[in-house]
Amino acid sequence: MDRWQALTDVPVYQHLVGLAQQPFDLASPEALSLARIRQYCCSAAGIDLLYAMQRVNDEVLDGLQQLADQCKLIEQFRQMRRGAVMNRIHGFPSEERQVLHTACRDLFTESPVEPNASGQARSEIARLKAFLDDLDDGTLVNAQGHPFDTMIHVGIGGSDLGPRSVYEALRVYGRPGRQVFFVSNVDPDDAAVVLRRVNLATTLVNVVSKSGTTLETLTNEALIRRAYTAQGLDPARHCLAVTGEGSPMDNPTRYLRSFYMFDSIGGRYSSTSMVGVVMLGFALGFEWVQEFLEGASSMDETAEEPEMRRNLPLLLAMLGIWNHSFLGASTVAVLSYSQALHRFAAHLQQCDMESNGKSVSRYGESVHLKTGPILWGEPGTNGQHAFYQLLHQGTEIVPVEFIGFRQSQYEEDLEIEGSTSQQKLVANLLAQSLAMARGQENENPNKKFPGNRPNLILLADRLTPKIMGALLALYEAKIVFQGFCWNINSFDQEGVQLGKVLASRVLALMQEVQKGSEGDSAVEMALLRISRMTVK
Ligand code: G6Q
Repeated sequence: MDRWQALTDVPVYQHLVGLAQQPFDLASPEALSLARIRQYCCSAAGIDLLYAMQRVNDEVLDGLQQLADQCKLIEQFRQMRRGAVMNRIHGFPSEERQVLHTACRDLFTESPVEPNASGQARSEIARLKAFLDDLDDGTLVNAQGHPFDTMIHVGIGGSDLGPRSVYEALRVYGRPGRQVFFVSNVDPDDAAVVLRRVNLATTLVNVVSKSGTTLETLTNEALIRRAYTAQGLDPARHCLAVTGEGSPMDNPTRYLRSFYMFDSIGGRYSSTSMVGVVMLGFALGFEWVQEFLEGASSMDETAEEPEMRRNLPLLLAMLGIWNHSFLGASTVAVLSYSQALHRFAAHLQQCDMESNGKSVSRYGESVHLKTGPILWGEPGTNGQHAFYQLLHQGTEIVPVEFIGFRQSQYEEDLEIEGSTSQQKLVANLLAQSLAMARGQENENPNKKFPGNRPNLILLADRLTPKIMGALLALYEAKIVFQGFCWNINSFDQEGVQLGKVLASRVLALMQEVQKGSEGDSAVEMALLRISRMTVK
């Protein structure tokens, strides 16, 4: 098989380096014409991407299309969806897995592109539906015969961030009388706060861990189980499991119901698997889960379109490549003008930085290029009163991805001084986008805004379950395309595994300190003694 190539290895690379010497000047008069704004627009699955505020022109876009073609990005994406083993480092021991998160939502056609994985997903979905029906029709109730009204979702990293951000985004669709809490941190106060707020008797505990070995999750599960026992309740009648087949948590006798996630689905890509949808099904009901998955599926379809200007995820990815790999920006900010998306940047931070924070290629060689950027963000307009100063006038250029909606979710709005709050919100977004691009002249240097801060806007009518699914899949595909372009493995996470090993090692040392033995790790020992931490 031919080797995959990084962007620096393909013919068009030098041409793009040349174009990057004089990128399109957004601050010049007339740069942002009506024609440009109309032309630089792409839509898919209910989401519009407005990218006139990027430092690109047709020549750059043609070059980026060639880059995508020469790096065979669409071909790789198609192979990934069809079950190729993309999670590997050739020539070295590695995870050697397929990458099939897209199969979890390829459920809306008679012929899914990877029938095996979609078949497995379909049967888990059917089991979820049966579980939700049992809750609804009163087959599944607590020991006192009362319905369950609360869920505590226990998980960390990929088993927490995506599901939590989607739940927060879709709260408005929540079924009346049902509530969800999350416990992730091993800080015992995280669980303590939640335990104080719920009635355990009517609560389900959804323990989510693909490996079934994660210290934080197992510790929190034990803590919550103890709380049940202390109240004379049987935890096995309240706990659910979402885990990998054969994991230590794959033990149906300990759980009321168990659901599987599969090896081919990475934690940070797992929101549309049982990792996310068991909790979402409980909170929102099965129909909204279907809509959510449908939105994601339709974005996956779009991502196979070869023409970049019509492929929203590819376009988003290539604009990011332009800013990072050619114009030299080191970070990217995702600024959602939607309070419901207040945890979305935290999810993307993991999904992007864990996937593309790599320094060896898929062949185990050190890379000679910058890989993934630092991703961060907070909702607007709050951010405007905080860090936007740096975005407008700082010495660091931060490309921005704005996300906004034409309508609010609750539509409980008020017209004050001629405009509603939603109109004020969107007006702020548009104004910020233009100000960053165009800048503003002033004789006073301190009041001058240089402009040429590249940004784009993702705009949809309303944040519905379908749009949320599409948005999630859009960013997943963007991250995957960029990883292919840098020729790195976006699907493993040795840095996270290291953290898990280090924590166990230090815990073992704490035990030695307690016993009075010195052990052989002098530095860790010294630290432990100074911090006066011991364990029983
Ligand atoms: C995600 C990572 C990581 C993982 C957590 C939880 O891609 O692998 O964030 O999701 O460490 O792992 P478990 O689900 O196995 O508990």
